[in-house]
Amino acid sequence: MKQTWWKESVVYQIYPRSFYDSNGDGIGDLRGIIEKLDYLAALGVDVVWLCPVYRSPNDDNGYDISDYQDIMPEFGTLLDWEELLAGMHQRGIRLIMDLVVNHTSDEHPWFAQSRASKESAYREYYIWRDGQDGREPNNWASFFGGSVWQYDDASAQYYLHLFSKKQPDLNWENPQLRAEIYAMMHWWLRKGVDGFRMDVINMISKAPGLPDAPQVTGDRYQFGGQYFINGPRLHEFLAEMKREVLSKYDVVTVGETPMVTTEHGIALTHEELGHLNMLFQFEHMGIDEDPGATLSRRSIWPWRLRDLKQVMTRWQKDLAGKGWNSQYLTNHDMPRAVSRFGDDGQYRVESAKLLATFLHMLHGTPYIYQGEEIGMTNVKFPSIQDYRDIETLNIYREFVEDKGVAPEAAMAIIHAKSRDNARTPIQWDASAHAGFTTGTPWIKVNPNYEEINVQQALNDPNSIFAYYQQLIRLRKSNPIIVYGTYDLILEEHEQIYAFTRSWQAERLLIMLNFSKDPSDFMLPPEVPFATKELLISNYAVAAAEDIRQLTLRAFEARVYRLR
Ligand code: ISL
Ligand code: CA
Repeated sequence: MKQTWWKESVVYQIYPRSFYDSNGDGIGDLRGIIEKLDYLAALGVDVVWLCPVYRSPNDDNGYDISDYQDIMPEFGTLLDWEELLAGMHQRGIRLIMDLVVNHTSDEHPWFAQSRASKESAYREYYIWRDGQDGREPNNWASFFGGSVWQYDDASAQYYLHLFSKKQPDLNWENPQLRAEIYAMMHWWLRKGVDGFRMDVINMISKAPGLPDAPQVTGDRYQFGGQYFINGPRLHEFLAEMKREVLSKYDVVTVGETPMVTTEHGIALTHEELGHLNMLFQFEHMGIDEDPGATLSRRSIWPWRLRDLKQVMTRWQKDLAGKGWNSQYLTNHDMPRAVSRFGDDGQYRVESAKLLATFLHMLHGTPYIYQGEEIGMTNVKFPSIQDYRDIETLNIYREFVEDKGVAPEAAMAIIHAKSRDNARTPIQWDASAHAGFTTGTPWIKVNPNYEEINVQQALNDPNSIFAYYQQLIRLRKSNPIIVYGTYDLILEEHEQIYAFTRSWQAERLLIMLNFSKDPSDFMLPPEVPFATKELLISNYAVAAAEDIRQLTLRAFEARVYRLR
């Protein structure tokens, strides 16, 4: 496969509202990021993906955009943004912006005009339909609960919103709308952005007729994903976007694509024929969801290592030599990785390092979510009043008020799955509000900030942060980490996830004990070697140790180079 910068890069995701507040209003901002650029440079990341910073009424924290070509005043100005970009480029860091074009805010001027008149050219920018027998045009459920349809009194029609009612879906069938989006993308690209992360990009094409979803549960509204995920014109739209915009720049694109198979993944990211460079698949995020549930983050389910192995191995093997994977263990919509897949108690440091090893040693571009590099954990706020996320608040209301679920049971799901787990402010130091703000933070800080914070990490040579630095350095000096072939070994092992990466005459052996209990490792005969060299480990390891047979300690992780 071709060697390119975005395969060799490590990406760091910033959720600006929670990163660093420069002016004491309790809200993270662009000048706050500017102040912390040396921190990012010290970590060693090559690219930053910045979550939305555009003008927005913040119904969904910036994923509801009212002006694509301006900055949200709470975050700063376009001039601040230019300074941020320049500061990144000076440090050799590229910038990926979030492209949210499945929907806008209902406060976007396009929607205001669309709503104002059925005769307006903007009417066709959105998806308006008549009701059916006094009810919604179809039975689809919104990701955030309730119907996807909102009634508009003035025009006596409904508009479609897959997310909140303040996020009306754009009508991609309309060529004029598409042209406006491409013009907006050119505007950012001419300013020097290095790529886009494309929000729910595989939902932009809806099936003609918007048919009712099959009645699977007893609920009034049903998940209609089969009619809007990977829809009929998706590839056509993306091909056009590539032809009209992306092909003219050396940029990277990553599609956020829930519910894709590896076949979709290959089609979307194929080196010659695909229209995107890589994508975020969600299968490994589903291993702790109730298999019967259709909407995510609404259930708790014990996950098994064998499911993780199976999902990740399928993506590794199927895309090999064809498309490109991106790797992530958390993001701004997910619980914290160490709480979900590791141990956020006694073995927090060990298990965070194990997960970091896993993330960086897989084939694909790693994405680090802010705070992951210091092992930030989930939070258990006692009251629903402490939560800010629209999805979390809707789930609580739906469970407790509509379905009569006990508040404690609803809170247990929220503690495990709420998006706010990842949105508490970055813990910079042990001072008030974790040094995030001198004011009152928009969401409370995690009470464990006195122990877990950046200052502590920077002063400790054995910190999780130092371990991430080491992994990133290894990637720079070992092309096998980027380009090597992945093979799973010890497939049936219940505690250990082990695999190899092979490239030219070299092989890496990755051993990960995903358990609190010591676990026995046996090197299978298909991995012969003459010499071994330890590249990284999260415990001290004796050089003379025989790696053909050994016992891995709690959450122990090691990487060897074999020759
Ligand atoms: O998993 C999902 C479907 O299985 C959901 O995670 C869904 O794909 C996800 O919520 C989409 O996320 C993105 O778009 C949303 C926004 O709220 C999220 O923050 C963003 O990442 C609407 O723009
Ligand atoms: Ca601020």
